[in-house]
Amino acid sequence: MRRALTAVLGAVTLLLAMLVAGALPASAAPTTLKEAAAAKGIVFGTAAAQSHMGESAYVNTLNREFNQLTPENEMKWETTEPSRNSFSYGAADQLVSHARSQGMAVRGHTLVWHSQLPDWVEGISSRTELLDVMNNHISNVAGHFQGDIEYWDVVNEAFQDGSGARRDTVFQRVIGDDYIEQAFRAARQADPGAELCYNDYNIDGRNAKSDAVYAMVQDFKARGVPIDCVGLQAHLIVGSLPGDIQANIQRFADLGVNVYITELDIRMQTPPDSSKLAQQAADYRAVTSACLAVPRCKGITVWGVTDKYSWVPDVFEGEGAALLFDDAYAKKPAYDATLEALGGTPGDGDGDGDGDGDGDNDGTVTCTYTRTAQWNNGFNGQVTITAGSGAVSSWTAVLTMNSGQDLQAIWNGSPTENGDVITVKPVGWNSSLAPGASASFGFTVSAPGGNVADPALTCSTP
Ligand code: 9MR
Repeated sequence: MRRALTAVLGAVTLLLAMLVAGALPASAAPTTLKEAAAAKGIVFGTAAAQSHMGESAYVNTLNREFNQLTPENEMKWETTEPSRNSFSYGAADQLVSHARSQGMAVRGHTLVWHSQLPDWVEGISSRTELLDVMNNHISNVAGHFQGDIEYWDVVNEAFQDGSGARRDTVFQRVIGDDYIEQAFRAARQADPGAELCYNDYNIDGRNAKSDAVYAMVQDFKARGVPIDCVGLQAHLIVGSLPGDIQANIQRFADLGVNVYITELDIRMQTPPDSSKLAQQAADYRAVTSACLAVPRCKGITVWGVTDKYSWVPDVFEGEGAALLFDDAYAKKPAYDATLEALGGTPGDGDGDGDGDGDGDNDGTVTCTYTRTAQWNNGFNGQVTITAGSGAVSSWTAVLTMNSGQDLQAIWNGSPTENGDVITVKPVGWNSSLAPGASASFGFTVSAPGGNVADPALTCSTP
């Protein structure tokens, strides 16, 4: 009995000693962004859209990886107060209740912004009236969500690029310079528990615009205007990050406000390839490390769960692939780099590096089809299979031909035909793929009667 007790006490002492020394076994290293971030004392969030919440891969990724949510559009003025003094919160309420049920913090986005602003607000030309309207909007919206919001983006994008002058908006023109501080005062009154942030883009490094925001925050702090934080949106470009992000975060922190990276994405010319993905990984690592290096940098939010729904390709033609998960929800090299920078371990602890937990070294693949040649009664096609952020030991591509067509030849792939469905496996040397690497095979189809429609394509591992 005594000996058993001694043994138990010995084990407990050893465990305590390990905890104190930080010598946790390697398997305890976090394997998701939110766990790794929490261990560093920050949140890791994403923008999310209610319209995608019916998609299981979207929700699963959201719930697994993130502990903070920003409604991407649902709290904006045109949605919450589309006509004067008539408020609607349906989609935003659903997102907030999802976030709450998952223990996620919520960033309210955004109370006062010139964009996604209804016409009836644009039409107001009296200072008193617009101040009334703005304060009423803030007290209703922030009041409605009061208790559920950790941080509010109170005013968004109020400064111009380049000069750092105030942006010419209806609020600036009609109310004047003091509209920003009036908005912060109204927000504090409506939700005294939320951190109140000023949020903008192109203020990630030091430049005329971030200098102007800095001067405003300094002035607000000196005069007791209630501001608690600054949001650096960080809509960035692969390979061209400002070199002084950390110094910029630090100077805001030194004013006594918290700093958040609020809308991080790092876009590239599409399609992605392994060298662009590697540069993107380095860039995500740099932003994450810059935040972690400053104690008052309290959170990082990416602007979307998946490349599939990112705003980037809609606005910047030919650019995209800016986020941590690709169109098929596979982790990109940038995911692993971010997780590592947060002190986590990519993969799932099973040692195969593919993140799916089955120890099989069979990460995900995506595939593309290109028609490489065509003639009257036939065509050549090429399929390229690309590994996601995990290595792949083998892959399978399935082509479904149009009826009447016939596979005549195939190279660099090993086919099994079953009617119109052709299952293609690797030929050996092109079976295993490193993270981000590709393999291709080509084929010739005879298409009697000019029936040259392309086959359908799916692919999977192993
Ligand atoms: O991601 C948002 C996109 O779905 C909207 O169409 C767009 C409308 O302006 O707003 C996007 O989000 C913006 C955010 O609210 C403020 N900073 C810039 C973001 C990207 O445009």
